[in-house]
Amino acid sequence: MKKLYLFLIVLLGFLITACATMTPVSAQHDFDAFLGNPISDNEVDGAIGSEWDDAGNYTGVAISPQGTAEVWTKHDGTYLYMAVRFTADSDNPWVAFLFGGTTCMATGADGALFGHDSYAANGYRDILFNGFTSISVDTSQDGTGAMTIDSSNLVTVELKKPLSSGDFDGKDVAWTENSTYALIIMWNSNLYGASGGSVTHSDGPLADRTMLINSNVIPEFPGLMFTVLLVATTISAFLLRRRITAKPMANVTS
Ligand SMILES: [Ca+2]
Ligand SMILES: [Ca+2]
Repeated sequence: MKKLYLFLIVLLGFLITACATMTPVSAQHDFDAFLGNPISDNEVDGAIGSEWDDAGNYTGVAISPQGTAEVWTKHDGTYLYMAVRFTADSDNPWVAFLFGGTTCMATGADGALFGHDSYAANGYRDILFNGFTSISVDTSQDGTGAMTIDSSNLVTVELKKPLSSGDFDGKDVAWTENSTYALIIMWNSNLYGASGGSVTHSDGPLADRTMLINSNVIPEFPGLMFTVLLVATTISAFLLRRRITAKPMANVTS
């Protein structure tokens, strides 16, 4: 019995130490695109479902030029997956991701465009940025995207994009695991392919972000540790209770 107690104490000590020394996952970058399960094209529908359960999930993320969003990021070795959800100030905004750049509409940067009235009013286009006020839609459309907006102007965007499509003309990214890349999430609701709001994408501070293409799956240790800790504590309490209730009898017989 003593050996069992000793084992439980050592186990508890290990678990507490492991939990206490666990460092934040995103210490050096804003987003982890964790290795996860593929998302089928028909799940890229502008609705967040269980397909995002194994993704990095971030709330209160500042987006350009204003507001905050909830963001999901993961990859499957072939595709990068990103989802963004935020509340706009109109029912006809557009949303864009700029990949591999840190300035607004950086010349030669790859991009994803959703809901722009001039290109795809309710859909996705694989684009490249050509500098101030100028974009081009890629001849080769790689990946899949979707955008929805509800009656409260809650915008949801989902993107499935090749990590490396090989489309040089479209300036598509060639991203690899264990590297960190820059990106910008922006939106617009006032003219320039949108309407009904007062937000112009270039008016306001740029919210530059960085994303690691993480070669690991999302860590599940905190939840697992907690469960093991709970079970170990329960067993300890049970055994201790048994020992206490058994002790008087032991005294009587001795
Ligand atoms: Ca979906
Ligand atoms: Ca492109």
